Amino acid sequence: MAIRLFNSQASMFCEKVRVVFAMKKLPYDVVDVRKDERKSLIESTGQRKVPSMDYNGECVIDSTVISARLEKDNPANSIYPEGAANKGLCLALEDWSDEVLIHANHAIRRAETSEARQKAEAEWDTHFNTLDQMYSGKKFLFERMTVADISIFSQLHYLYTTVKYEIPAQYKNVNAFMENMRQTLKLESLADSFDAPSL
Ligand SMILES: N[C@@H](CCC(=O)N[C@@H](CS)C(=O)NCC(=O)O)C(=O)O
Repeated sequence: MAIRLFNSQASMFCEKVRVVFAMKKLPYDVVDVRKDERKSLIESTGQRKVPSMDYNGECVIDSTVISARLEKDNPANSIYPEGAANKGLCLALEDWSDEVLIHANHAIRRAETSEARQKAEAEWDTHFNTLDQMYSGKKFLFERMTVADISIFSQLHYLYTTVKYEIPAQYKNVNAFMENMRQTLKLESLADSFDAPSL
């Protein structure tokens, strides 16, 4: 029995899950879905989204579901904060990041005119403002790095790895958060995607 992660190196949701695997120090095999144009992914899971996981024969789809499942079976190095109230808030922030920040990433990635690009940057400005307040005086949102930080980082990191857009310097707390995450994940540069087997 083994764990296989259907992975795309460029996907922010796959990066989120790779960080969770590394926190848990869990070994897994990687299936690069780009190699066979998702053929083995579709055969194995019946759909085409990554991340998907073959978990000892069981199919688990979606970064949030995969993260929760890895946590349930491997509670050491928890990806959630202590206490029910903070855990609920953490799950809500994970969902906000996955569902709202992704929209801004799609908009900036797909912008083909200068108007579309300006609109996408303005959308990001709104989120940077929110995030700058969220990270005011904080290294992480809760008492340690949680899946909320990891989800937010994965979306922001995509700006560096794929979009090639740097977070404006005026957002000091967001930039400090990115630098803190770069160090925590031992990335040489924010242009590198995260791929370490453990943290
Ligand atoms: N909510 C899902 C989003 C997954 C997702 O959108 N994956 C994209 C890559 S970033 C994908 O595989 N898209 C291919 C497709 O929809 O055909 C998660 O958290 O895993």
